[in-house]
Amino acid sequence: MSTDNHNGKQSRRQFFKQAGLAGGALVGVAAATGVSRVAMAALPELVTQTSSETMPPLHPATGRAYNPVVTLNGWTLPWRMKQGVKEFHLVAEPVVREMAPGMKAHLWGYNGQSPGPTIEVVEGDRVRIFVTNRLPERTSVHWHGQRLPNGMDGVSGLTQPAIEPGKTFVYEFTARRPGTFMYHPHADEMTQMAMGMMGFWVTHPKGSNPLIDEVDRDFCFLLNAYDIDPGSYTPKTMTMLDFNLWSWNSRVFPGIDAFNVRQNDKVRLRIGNLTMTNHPIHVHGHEFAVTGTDGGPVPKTARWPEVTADIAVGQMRQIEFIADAEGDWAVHCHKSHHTMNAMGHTVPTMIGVDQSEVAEKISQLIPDYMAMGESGMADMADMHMPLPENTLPMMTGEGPFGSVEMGGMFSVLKVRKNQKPGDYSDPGWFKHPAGTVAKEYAGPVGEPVRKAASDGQSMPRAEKKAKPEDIEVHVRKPSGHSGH
Ligand SMILES: [Cu+2]
Repeated sequence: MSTDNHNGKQSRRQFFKQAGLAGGALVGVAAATGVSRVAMAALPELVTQTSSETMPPLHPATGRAYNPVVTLNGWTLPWRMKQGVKEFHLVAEPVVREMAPGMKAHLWGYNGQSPGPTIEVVEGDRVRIFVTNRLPERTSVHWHGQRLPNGMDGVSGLTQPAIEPGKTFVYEFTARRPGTFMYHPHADEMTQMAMGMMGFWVTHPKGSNPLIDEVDRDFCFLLNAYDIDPGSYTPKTMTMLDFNLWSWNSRVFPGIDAFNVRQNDKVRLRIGNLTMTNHPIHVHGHEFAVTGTDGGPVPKTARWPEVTADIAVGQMRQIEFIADAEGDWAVHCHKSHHTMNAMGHTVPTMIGVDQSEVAEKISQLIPDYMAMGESGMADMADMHMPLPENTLPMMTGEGPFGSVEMGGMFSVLKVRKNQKPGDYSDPGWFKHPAGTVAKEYAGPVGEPVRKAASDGQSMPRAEKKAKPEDIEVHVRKPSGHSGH
């Protein structure tokens, strides 16, 4: 047996072992379907993933050494070395993705999941990627951000013929630039990206690079969005603005795994945006720097501290920080509608509206009628109302202190003193030191002192006071469709 084949098998065996540790299930399709090894020898074995759990990092068994990434609720694609070339096999196909416990989506993806597996290579690697199309329509793969020969850029019609259903194409190029990239179709993009076809690509630096620091934890995920009607399974692909599921790697809170790190770890998050709007990603408790974009590493003199990084459509951002503060820190998109799950957006705002009279009248006709949203929507998170099948609550998630009232693009950075290096398992909730949690004040609370004096204002108030009924404005939100 040649060394190359042996290495390929070894990396796969190691991958099985690692996946087994994390409770995942990988299936070697060539073996499972009984296709002869001879017939498949020209292609690297097809490896598929059935789990939506975060897989442990895939340490390279062949090729140049590097410090692997961890894909949030995802995995890295094993490869084989063939005469010095790293060979991968991607299969575009319909998949079932659990977006959070209790909800599955019928998506399109690669090798069993959406997003597809992360591809990790090293600067200077010669890479060959076989792409098999098992979709009902033609596709292609564009290697977003890469320097490559024009004919490998994957724009169907422009740089190559589309890959028809049942066909396999081969892409080959040298990974010239280290950094954070992604892949996605450039054929019927509107449909295929709305259905979940995308994946991450990381090119690790060859040797040390003055602009790329070594980190202890390196996480990656893609921002994506779906419009799936409550009670249904398939995204509506014509939607342009009114998505109802805002996801990270096709997962929504509370189905997104936590970023589990050891205190004082240097942490890198690599984030790519393949939705149709921007996402300001906010990290609690720490300051970070944007250290790279899809264009490459950011010069050190051009970095500044942030706690929120806006990631525009089609962009990638690498952020880095020292996780020095112990605790459970929220990490989320700062658009408040992106941290909730499917809901109707045509609901009028009911805050401050006394619904008791109308509720009483309606309940005479409909016994189960419930008035909602009178003092905000949080009461809905505590209500356990019957939901249509395959539908997530709009705001949910139980924390150690009660309902988190979130959904969508929300997760937790868990920083622990005793997390072992290389251990990505969830340590559970943070145990706060005594006296460090906000608590109810038990003393008397007086009436507020109103600052009514007119001489304290730059624009003295007019003497004549308007009557309350003159200034009260009755507003009802328009009930038409509104974008986010
Ligand atoms: Cu967002």
